[in-house]
Amino acid sequence: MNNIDTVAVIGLGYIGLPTAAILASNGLNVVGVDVNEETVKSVNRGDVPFVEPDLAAYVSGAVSLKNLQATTEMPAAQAYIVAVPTPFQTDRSADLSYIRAAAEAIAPKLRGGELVILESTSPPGTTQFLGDFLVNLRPDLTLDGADGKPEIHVAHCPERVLPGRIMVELVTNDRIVGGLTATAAQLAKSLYSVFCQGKILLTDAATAEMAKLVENSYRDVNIAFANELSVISDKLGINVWELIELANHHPRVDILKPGPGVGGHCIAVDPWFIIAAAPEEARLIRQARETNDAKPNWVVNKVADLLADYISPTVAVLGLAFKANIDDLRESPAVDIVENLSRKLDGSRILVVEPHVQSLPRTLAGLANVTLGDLGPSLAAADAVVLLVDHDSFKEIHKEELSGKHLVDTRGIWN
Ligand code: SAJ
Repeated sequence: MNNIDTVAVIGLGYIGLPTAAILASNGLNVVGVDVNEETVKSVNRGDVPFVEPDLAAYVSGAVSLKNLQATTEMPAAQAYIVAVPTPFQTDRSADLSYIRAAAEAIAPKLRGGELVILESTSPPGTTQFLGDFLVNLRPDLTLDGADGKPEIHVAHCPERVLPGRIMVELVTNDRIVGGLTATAAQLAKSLYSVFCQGKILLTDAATAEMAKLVENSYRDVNIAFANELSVISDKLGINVWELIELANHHPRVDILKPGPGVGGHCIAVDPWFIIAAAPEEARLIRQARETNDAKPNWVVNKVADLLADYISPTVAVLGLAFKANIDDLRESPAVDIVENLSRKLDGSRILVVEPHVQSLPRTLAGLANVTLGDLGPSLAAADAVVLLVDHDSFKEIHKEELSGKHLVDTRGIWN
């Protein structure tokens, strides 16, 4: 099969929908598949169910050209791109149930010759698991043409795009493609070449799986170093922002920024897949996770110490998102900090300011001493101001609005 022109993209989330839209806008016939009927309806109207710059234009354009449609039913296609969640379970091993469910829906549609691509971030061995699972369901097919039976081509092509820049990075980033066979890798490369202007680098599936996990672990380890420096500097009475700025003048030093902890659905999750695969060996990676996971509690204790003499302090907390200028609260350390502050500071009033959300998330909505407020009045009422996210709007706060208040700036914007 050389020319793929019908593609099914399974999972219309942060990665699946942009991938479906960009393939469709390059002339392919794309069907997006999702279990959520609201998502399907919204895409078929040409709408996007979450915030991502430029995505809405791609989706509405592709839907109006009839190159993109969404459905809850798996169609027959020449290529299937699986972009479903791979969350971790309570023991922090990966939950592959969404991949299994996608394979069960794809298997009856296969005739032989199709390409099946796993895009979801996955522990090493998952692409092989997917391939084996498919041929178990379809013993008339093979992964390598053995016994003269028709083959299906299975590959891993992990996404590496940054939320907030997805439509740009889908086109410009280099991609890694790992095939269960060399033919599968080549076929996947030809499909991604339709929109990817970066290099497309071929390898085996397990190496491609690890490459994705390693990229996010590399960032996690480096952020942990910065977070550890911030805790050490605080103990020694040193300004960590000045320290890092100075050290980064060295030509081979590039320290990342400390923060209130690491959030999002990738960097706080993916390293655990490596740790689960090699628990004895992945010691630095585990320590980095633990260091970053400990940072929210360190911030809570810092605020509590500053307010130890107050009976009923008012605290303005600035930011809930997991990073600047987005509305995404997934795994956000800021949400944990507010929840724990609310319990720790008995009798306190916590005014949360998050310009990117309309209401508090479920974990905070039930807490009697936590409310969502506007910036000006919250600052005016506060005994302490705790900055958790470096949203642009917070950078415009005037110094006078903060004078006389206890400040905990976890992002260094008032440095
Ligand atoms: N953070 C810091 N200090 C820093 C940089 C980040 O504390 O110096 C924190 C952020 O505040 C945030 C967390 O780390 O809480 C993660 O933010 P991020 O911008 O580093 O990354 P994500 O999660 O938005 O996207 C990452 C990217 N991976 C890498 O840069 C190696 C992206 O390219 C991946 O595609 C994405 O994960 C993913 O989907 O895996």
